[in-house]
Amino acid sequence: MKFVRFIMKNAALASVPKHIEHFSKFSPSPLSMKQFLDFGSINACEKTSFVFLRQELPVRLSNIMKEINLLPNRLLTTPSVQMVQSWYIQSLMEILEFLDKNPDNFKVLGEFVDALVTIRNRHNDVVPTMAQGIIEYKETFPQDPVTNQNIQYFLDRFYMSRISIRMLINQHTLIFDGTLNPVHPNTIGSIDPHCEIADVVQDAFHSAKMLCDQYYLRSPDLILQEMCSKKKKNLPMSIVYVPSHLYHMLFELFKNAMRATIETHDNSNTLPPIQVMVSLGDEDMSIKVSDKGGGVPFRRIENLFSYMFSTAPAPQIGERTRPPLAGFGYGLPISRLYAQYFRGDLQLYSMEGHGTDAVIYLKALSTDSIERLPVYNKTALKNYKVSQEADDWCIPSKEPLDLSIYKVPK
Ligand code: P4A
Repeated sequence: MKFVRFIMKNAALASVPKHIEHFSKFSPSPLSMKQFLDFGSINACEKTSFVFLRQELPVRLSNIMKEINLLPNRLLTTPSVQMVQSWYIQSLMEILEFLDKNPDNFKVLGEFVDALVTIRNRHNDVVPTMAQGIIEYKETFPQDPVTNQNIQYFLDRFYMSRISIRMLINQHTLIFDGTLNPVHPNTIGSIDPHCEIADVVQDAFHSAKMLCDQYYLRSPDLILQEMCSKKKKNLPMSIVYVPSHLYHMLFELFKNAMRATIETHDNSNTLPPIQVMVSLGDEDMSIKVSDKGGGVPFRRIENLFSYMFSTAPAPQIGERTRPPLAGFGYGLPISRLYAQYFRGDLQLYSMEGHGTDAVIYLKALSTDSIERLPVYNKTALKNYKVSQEADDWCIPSKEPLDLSIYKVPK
């Protein structure tokens, strides 16, 4: 019996490359916030969602699996990346099982929800595991700007794909597990149709403040202002959004702002407050987090978003670890992906010597909030083939230039 199962498993495994080939030929279908809401309200049809997902999940998985295969061999073959790859293969196989099942059978629908939960749990540790792969790679190979750029390109797309796949899984499992969300009865899956920005700002600030108090024994205050260009002036400012995504971004920005503020006002009894401006326009909902934490040199801003740069080996036992307020890791790059996922962005404007403004841009309209998804095609392929060619900008000379050689003799 065991033997038979072993053969069957290998038969399924052997056909995986063929399935990846097939499904990666399709482009993922980006959903709008409005479509996400429709899946979970008026025509809340579990069958429709099931039929959509059993095609769309293999498409999104296969598209990104093609890109995993394009990683430099020395990274692809690390135990960590191999492990992540095996999770993707396993999950793809489990969804493919449902392709020939009957959508009208409610038992099938139940099994699908269970399969999605299993898959979601399997992929919980993808981010730290990939980070471990980068560490293993960095230990053996010196960093060069080209691989750094390649890894940045890949991880941005890989993590964006992961955010989108988890969004689809969360929506289906939350809406169709047959229970109401007792804590947030008005949410549709993980989406709040009236996500009040100021509330999320307060929550995230409060959490960061607790961490900050715990480690530095003090913390800056918050000044929150709201602006609205529209007529509906006195209404609380809200958009259709995923509160957990916004919380993630704000929590990250507050930790950074607090750390910078405390470390630059070491000898002072008072701390300048962190100021937040929330502004709603016709097109954008913008949230600016300003601190007077001394800022970062312009040249270093890029590093704050770099996976390679911010992947540090886990501290050894006994080694003094930095407080979680400074743990960071992938905080900023992944926060930016959350903002970009629904066509927004996250940007830093820093003035060294003064402080930093971090701005989150979100779409104000649910019709503009459409998933931003990577697609595997020739253009993507080309981006992995960037070769080590000479830069087309001059390298400044280190030596003082001796202009006397150009002097015209009298
Ligand atoms: N000044 N300003 C920031 C930082 C410093 C800053 C900082 C030293 C640098 C690295 C870091 C955390 C903070 C800020 C707000 C931001 C980002 C950076 O959103 O005040 O962790 C890696």
